[in-house]
Amino acid sequence: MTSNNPQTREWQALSSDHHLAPFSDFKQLKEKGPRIITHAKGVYLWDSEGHQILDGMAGLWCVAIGYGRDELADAASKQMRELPYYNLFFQTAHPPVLELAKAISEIAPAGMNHVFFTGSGSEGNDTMLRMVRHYWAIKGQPNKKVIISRKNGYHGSTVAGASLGGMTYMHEQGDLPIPGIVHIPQPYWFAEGGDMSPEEFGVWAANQLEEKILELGVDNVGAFIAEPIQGAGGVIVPPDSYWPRIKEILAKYDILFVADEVICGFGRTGEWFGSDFYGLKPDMMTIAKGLTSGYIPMGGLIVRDEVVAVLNEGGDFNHGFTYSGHPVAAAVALENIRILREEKIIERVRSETAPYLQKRLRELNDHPLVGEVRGVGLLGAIELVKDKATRARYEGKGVGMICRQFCFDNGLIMRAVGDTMIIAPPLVISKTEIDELVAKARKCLDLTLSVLQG
Ligand code: PXG
Repeated sequence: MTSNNPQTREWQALSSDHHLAPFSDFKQLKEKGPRIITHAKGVYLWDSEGHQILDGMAGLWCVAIGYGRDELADAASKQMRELPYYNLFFQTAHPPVLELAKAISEIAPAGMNHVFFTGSGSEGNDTMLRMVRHYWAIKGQPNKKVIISRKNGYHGSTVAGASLGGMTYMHEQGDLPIPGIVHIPQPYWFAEGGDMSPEEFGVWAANQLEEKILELGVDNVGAFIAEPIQGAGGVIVPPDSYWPRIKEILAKYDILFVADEVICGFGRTGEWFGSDFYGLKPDMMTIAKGLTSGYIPMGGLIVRDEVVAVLNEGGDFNHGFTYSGHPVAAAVALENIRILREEKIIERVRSETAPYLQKRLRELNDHPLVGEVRGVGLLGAIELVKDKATRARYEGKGVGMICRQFCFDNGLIMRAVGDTMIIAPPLVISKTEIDELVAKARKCLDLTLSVLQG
């Protein structure tokens, strides 16, 4: 990034000399230099060059209540002065974690009243894997170890998280997945549906779960994990036929169902959880991100009462983290949930801003580059194609990355997953800000098209 500000160059030099950034090509970043984000308010970020940028991704899908809420800073400061740290090992606890566990059980689906806290979503899924296997061992079925997951799902970046995820480019680095995790096809009609209708394809994709259970033998399968809507995979909203068929299959076989709610949880779909949106009945739900609006790291696993009843008979669960239920993170999460509830932010998403965003986004369907616009709640995806009818891509042109760069340069953060542009703005985005987002998106689609035509 070229800079007018000497301080930007200083920071970029620090990055080059000392920092290794996640999910980055280290050498390329060294040469290019990162964009330095210095402050933020509401749905806007500012970089060190003074550019104001509309954050269409809520950070990394997490800043639900928007940037700059003093109440969260005050909650952290108060808790740091009172009790900055204590652990939950060795039969101790502290008020913020207990109050937070209660608040979460009030908003979680019925019958899900216990929470195991972690420092991140990845740790939540590591916890899930160990808890699922522990659960079946207690029930006298220790062979029920295999976790079925989905190709192109995202469940984190720890060894278990990346193994549960279905990202092949992650598996390739580090000899993953670890044993006992298998992947079935994803319900991504636009890319993989072929000649099937979306509804036919949804049933086909769901049936892959049953086929896999039968292939492995139900006595060897511990759980199925899935995001209600795949986020990092490209905001993949399954066809309407998918979840009802999965529910039928789950009802038929004695396996646990884990909803990874790290992105869908805390209001993204206009309901508290993606499971509420689709009427799912998970045994466990992984949470993170929106739990604290990203102001401080925290994740967890919400567990159904019947599962807890079995775990209660199993002696020690030999698992936990130094920062499980960290008091400062818990105090921030509690304040975040208070704001979500008292300001009726999720109700507003459901009744007002989600329908508006979805309507405005779909206007982009008339653009020559756009093959499909889809979305639910405040999640959206725009598929970039060469041919609308056949859904053929511009192969090898990196169209998504071209569009992403135009977005950055024109004051909008919109991510690219291959040639799929995705958005997930803060839940507090207003209609006027949605208008700005859609106008900027259209402008960047035009600029991208002109590069392809030039
Ligand atoms: N599950 C889901 C569904 C996620 O989206 C995790 C688990 C892991 O959470 P932690 O807190 O360990 O990161 C995630 C995280 C991307 C991107 O490129 C998405 C995530 C993380 C990093 C990058 O969209 N999601």
